[in-house]
Amino acid sequence: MSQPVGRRLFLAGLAGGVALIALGGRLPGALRSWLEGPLGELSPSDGFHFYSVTGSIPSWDRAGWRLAVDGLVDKPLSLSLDELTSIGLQTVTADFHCVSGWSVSSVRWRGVSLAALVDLAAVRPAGRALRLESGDGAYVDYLDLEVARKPGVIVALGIRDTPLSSERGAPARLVVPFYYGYKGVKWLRRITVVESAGVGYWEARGYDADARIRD
Ligand SMILES: Nc1nc2c(c(=O)[nH]1)N[C@H]1C(S)=C(S)[C@@H](COP(=O)(O)O)O[C@H]1N2
Ligand SMILES: [Mo]
Repeated sequence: MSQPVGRRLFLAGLAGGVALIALGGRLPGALRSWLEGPLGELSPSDGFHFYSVTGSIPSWDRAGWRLAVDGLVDKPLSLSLDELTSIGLQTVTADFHCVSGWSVSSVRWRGVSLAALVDLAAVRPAGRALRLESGDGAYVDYLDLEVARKPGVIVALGIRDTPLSSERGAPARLVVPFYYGYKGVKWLRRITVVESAGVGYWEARGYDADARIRD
């Protein structure tokens, strides 16, 4: 119950110009963090802030979990964690940047090449983009296939030599090392090959469709 009150107060502050003065140049970032809430607190151990637009973490179990690859493919896949792992793991190290203004440097992810994954499913010629869906059903994003096939784009299962924690997106999370964090769908459960990229969760709420990290 305290959250809505906090938000109302925040808006009241904005309306009064108080927040504008107090936050100065950091306002856009602060506004974005507030939007990205409701749980933006810093995870003490690893430098990340925990984000979930639903405010919760989807539950899963190792025996029943599957990653689906479907849509415009000749061989739809439904992969267990072991099957996914057996495709082969690679390490990708990159700085992580959230548009709201926080970063984590040199994050070492371990996961499966997205290119290898879609190749296994045999994409049909009409397939030009991927729809990536989170286990919460609410967070969805898109990647052009051309981008999805770039080196370093992985379905990550691990971070810094340990399996992903629930907060970081267990068991699988998209990592696009040259894009802002909002492209990295956590709790990834379904990849659908589609004709063209749709509008992602944050893009529908004002984020740039071009998610390339700017410096
Ligand atoms: N399912 C889901 N994935 C998500 C989000 C989310 O709210 N839900 N937030 C995105 C945003 S804006 C960022 S910056 C990162 C944050 O990752 P973290 O929660 O591991 O710090 O997750 C991205 N993936
Ligand atoms: Mo973000």
